[in-house]
Amino acid sequence: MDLQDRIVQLIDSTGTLISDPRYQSTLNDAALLSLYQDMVLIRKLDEQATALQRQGELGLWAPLLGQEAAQIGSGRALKSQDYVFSTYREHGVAWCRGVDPVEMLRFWRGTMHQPWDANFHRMYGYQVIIGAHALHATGYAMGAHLAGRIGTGNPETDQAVVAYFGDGAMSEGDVNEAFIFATTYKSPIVFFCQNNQWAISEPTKRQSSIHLSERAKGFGLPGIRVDGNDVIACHAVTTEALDRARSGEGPTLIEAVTYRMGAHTTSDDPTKYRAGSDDDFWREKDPIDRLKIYLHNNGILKVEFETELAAKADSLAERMRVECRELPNPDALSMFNHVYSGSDARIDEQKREVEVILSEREVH
Ligand SMILES: Cc1ncc(C[n+]2csc(CCOP(=O)(O)OP(=O)(O)O)c2C)c(N)n1
Repeated sequence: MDLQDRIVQLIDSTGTLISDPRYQSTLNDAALLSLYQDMVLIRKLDEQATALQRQGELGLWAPLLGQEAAQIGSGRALKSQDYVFSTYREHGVAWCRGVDPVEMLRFWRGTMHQPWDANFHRMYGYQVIIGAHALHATGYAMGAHLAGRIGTGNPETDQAVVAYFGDGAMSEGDVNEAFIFATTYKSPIVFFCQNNQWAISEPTKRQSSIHLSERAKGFGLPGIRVDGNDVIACHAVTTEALDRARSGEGPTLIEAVTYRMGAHTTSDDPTKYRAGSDDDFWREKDPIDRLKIYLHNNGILKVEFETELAAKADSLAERMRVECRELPNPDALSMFNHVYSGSDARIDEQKREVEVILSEREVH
């Protein structure tokens, strides 16, 4: 097996640090505590959003349970000038981009197609069409390249792009085309695949006879396989791949090996297609537990910190419960606003028709 194909792991499931000749973590105790805090808070966010869906307040939710390390480790490696394109499950990455959890809920409550200000957060909204955004991200990265926003050596402005997607998306034409464009044009992009073992009810092993990261070789880009439940390793490999992209060395594919511990979405019942023993196997590899053990054993995690964090998590959940119910319904006419960037005669006509219908309703 090629060295590149070996999985990168810097902390194992017993909370023991592992040395790897290729990657040294630069994270100090405070940074590790902060990663731990983020993972605990997004797990709470996820749990609360799932509960809100069960209470009928959201139409749907796609849980991230089990994928906290992959999302926080990679998300925290981003710089503010970088740009993210993601699927519907990257709530943890959105958190790292400073998106408020209530803003995330607007999409799932059906009150807004674009849940947050993409330009401000430098992260486009949730993409539901599997793999489509890999091409959008690659196009954006090609633009950044053409605009001279890479390879200048300025750490404040050199820019990278990340496309997040799942193992199922690796079978989509769009993703494979994105690999071709990105390698041909040496675009500043990191393809971050969270291999959570399942594309709804389709297991990864039925979609690929080799590790997904090994596919990179055929396209001519580096493929890194990382323990996706290891937040330290996810941070390290993403940091390196982003540096490569920003400095003009081209794209990287990262396969973060993880497990979706919950349902695909709140409309799914995973007990119909997978064994409980799989859940037990992966529960032992929980991404939060291993960092907690390490921090605790090394005297970094204090009781007061834990108590304050639990209170922060509770108040976040409380705020989500209250503010979700207060989210305003959109103005009906706003649906015409974002169809085209300029005006369009047919859209304008439809808008006028709806205005008439609305005004008649007001009269009666
Ligand atoms: C182009 C397209 N085909 C099919 C679907 C239906 N669909 C929704 S989620 C999903 C599975 C995606 O699996 P994966 O890429 O592994 O991501 P995960 O949901 O596991 O994070 C499919 C097939 C879709 N949304 N878009």
